[in-house]
Amino acid sequence: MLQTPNNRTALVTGASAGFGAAIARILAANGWRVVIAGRRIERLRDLAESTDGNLYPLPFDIRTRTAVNQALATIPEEFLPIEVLVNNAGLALGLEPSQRASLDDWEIMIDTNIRGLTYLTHALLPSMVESGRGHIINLGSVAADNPYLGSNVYGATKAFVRQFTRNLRADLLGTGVRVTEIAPGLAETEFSIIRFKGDRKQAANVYRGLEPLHPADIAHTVIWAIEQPPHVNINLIELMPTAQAWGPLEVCRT
Ligand code: NDP
Ligand code: 8X3
Repeated sequence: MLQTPNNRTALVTGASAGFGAAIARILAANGWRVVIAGRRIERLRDLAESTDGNLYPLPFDIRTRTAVNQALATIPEEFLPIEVLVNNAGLALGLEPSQRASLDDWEIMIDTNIRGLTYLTHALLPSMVESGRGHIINLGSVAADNPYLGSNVYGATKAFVRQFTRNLRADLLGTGVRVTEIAPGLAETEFSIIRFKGDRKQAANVYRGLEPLHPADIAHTVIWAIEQPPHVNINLIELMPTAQAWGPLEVCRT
């Protein structure tokens, strides 16, 4: 049920699916105005129409700097200023070892998970600093510091997110702007369907026989971090399904 509007606005990237849609829904249900971003405008419109709250669909491709800035310039006055930015849009492509991976896949992951995230952050930070309050939530991953076969560039982009989040904290000390990384493990969304280029059988296999994290688990974590009092900065939350843990170090015996 929609609570009393709180006259505060969040922008969530990657809101057309998975975590982003769940984060947008929980924010709207708690009275936030939410700018919902992604490329698939029909998905964004459906989300806005099916959610009881104040959502504004904003379609753009996060990989293109001019597209990001042009889209942000069209946000209506009633959805400004943006107080919370949830940098959630991102993807993994392929699970091949580096020596067989596609360079095109690598470029798309770098352009989306690194470049796109920095474009949004750079564009929205000045107004947050000027107003003396704001919160940037970056979606990282357990892949940031747990190497696994085929994670290569994906894990490296999430290591960038980890260190960028920490460096932002250093830069923003004293401004009132908070920065948080949420680092999930295995979660069932469209993530694996995208990773395996539409192969739904291979994607379903990733979650076979276990209960993965659900988008709502991430959304609850995000809103909990946002709702902490202004003097509390949640630096990093790592969460995994109970059915997941770390593996042993590999050795190659000859
Ligand atoms: P989904 O595939 O379900 O959603 C990804 C979202 O990112 C979509 O809304 C998609 O929108 C958007 N997106 C992708 N590329 C672009 C682009 N070029 N421009 C704009 N938007 C884009 O995945 P998840 O919800 O699982 O993933 C969300 C984040 O969480 C990602 O950063 C991912 O790396 C991270 N993560 C996921 C985990 C998992 O196991 N699922 C675990 C840990 C972290 P559209 O296609 O409409 O543009
Ligand atoms: C997504 C989680 O374990 O597939 O970031 O890399 S994992």
